[in-house]
Amino acid sequence: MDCPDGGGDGHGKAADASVAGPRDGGMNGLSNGRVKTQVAIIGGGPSGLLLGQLLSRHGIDNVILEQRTRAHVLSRIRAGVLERGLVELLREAGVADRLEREGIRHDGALISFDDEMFRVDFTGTTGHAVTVYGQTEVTHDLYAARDATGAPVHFEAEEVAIHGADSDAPHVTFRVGGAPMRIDCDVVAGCDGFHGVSRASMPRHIRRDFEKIYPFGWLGVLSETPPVNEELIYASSERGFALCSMRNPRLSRYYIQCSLEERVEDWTDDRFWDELKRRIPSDQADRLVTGPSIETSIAPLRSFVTEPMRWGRLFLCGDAAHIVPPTGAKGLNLAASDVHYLFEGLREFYATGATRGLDAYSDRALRRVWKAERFSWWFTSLMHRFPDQTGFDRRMQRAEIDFLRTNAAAQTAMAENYVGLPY
Ligand code: RFL
Ligand code: PHB
Repeated sequence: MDCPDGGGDGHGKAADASVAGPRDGGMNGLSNGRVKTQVAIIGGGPSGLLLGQLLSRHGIDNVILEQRTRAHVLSRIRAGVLERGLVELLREAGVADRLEREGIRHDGALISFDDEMFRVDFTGTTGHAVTVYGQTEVTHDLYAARDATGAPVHFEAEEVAIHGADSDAPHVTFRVGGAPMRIDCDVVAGCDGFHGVSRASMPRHIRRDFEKIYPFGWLGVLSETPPVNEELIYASSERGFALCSMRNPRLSRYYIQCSLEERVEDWTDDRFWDELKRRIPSDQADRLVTGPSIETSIAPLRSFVTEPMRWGRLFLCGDAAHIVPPTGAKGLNLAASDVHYLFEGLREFYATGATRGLDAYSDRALRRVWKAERFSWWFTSLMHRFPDQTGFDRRMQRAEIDFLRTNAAAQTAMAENYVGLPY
């Protein structure tokens, strides 16, 4: 397999590992905890599960290794906004029935700056909407589909290690309950998130990381209260950013920008609601229904990309390769476009033996990743208070918001990015 993924900016070149040819389908359980499959997927989060489901539906054998328990994976409260590309991919994977019934179509979103609020019309400007449906629900649906196919997932996989990614016969070793296991495969899909082993398995000299750490985080609260507005509100105020989101008509998700020193224990529900009300327009604050939080967490904000997203037969997908600040709601959606490109490459490879799609994977994925990175960085920079921000900087934010509020072309550009650029 020719590898076109030279590390960006002249930082070395990925090893060339040619694929001799697709392995026969059908997983073979061998003796002594040794198993053979076509694609070993590291990580049982949304990227790994979606890739596994698409592969299984096309008769391509795969095994998923997940470090945590299923209950733990399903307890994470994360994304809530799905682009049409992800919705279409979930349909293609045969897991969109509940999403079609319960997902909420959003044709626009509200943006406020101090007490002034306006709407960006997604459907009117781009012809497309987004769907509000929790990542937890997507993951739940994907696990249910995995159960139905009977394809294996090894939970609580420890000491996961990738071997021979730059050869034509990679394998993955791990332990479950102390017992050593080995999977021989054609390809390894690194879907193990930002802290996983896959990216770290790529030699430093072939990979280049690009990173921006923001000097704040988001404090998020989930509460069984009706959402304050039927659309999302992205709010910039003198006291910092706030976001009013939702999961369904009875479940709200709210975030406020916080300093990196904040601790969840210091935020009582009353303190959170009081702060949120001070950051959103007063007419919205007046109608906010408050109640006990059922989950509270703090997430730091970061932009991160590693290049290339492939080394030999190891392909990185989703948060394993890139992170965006959540302001543009792009993380899960980018994971989905990676899965789409990788799945297309693998499908071609197993159907014809051609490696064109796999060879193009990193470049195709990165082109879309960087555009989403730019949008997330822009929206984050526009809406947050920065510790060293001057009066001039705040006026610049206000002027840009004012331009967005009054300029149709600016609104269309924002909406096109928000609903998701084409794959
Ligand atoms: P995940 O979800 O981190 O899953 C990786 C899985 O790999 C496992 N793992 C390992 N397994 C085996 N061996 C190892 N050595 C392993 N190391 C790790 C982990 O246990 C885990 O199960 O990555 P994936 O699948 O790439 O999915 C990415 C998304 O989860 C992420 O991008 C989004 O949640 C980001 N995000 C949002 N994205 C959106 O598109 N729209 C949103 O509205 C949105 N809101 C958000 C967000 C992320 C947030 N936080 C908390 C970071 C809001 C927040 C607050
Ligand atoms: C969410 O509902 O969790 C959510 C929505 C929009 C974002 C980020 C998070 O930009």
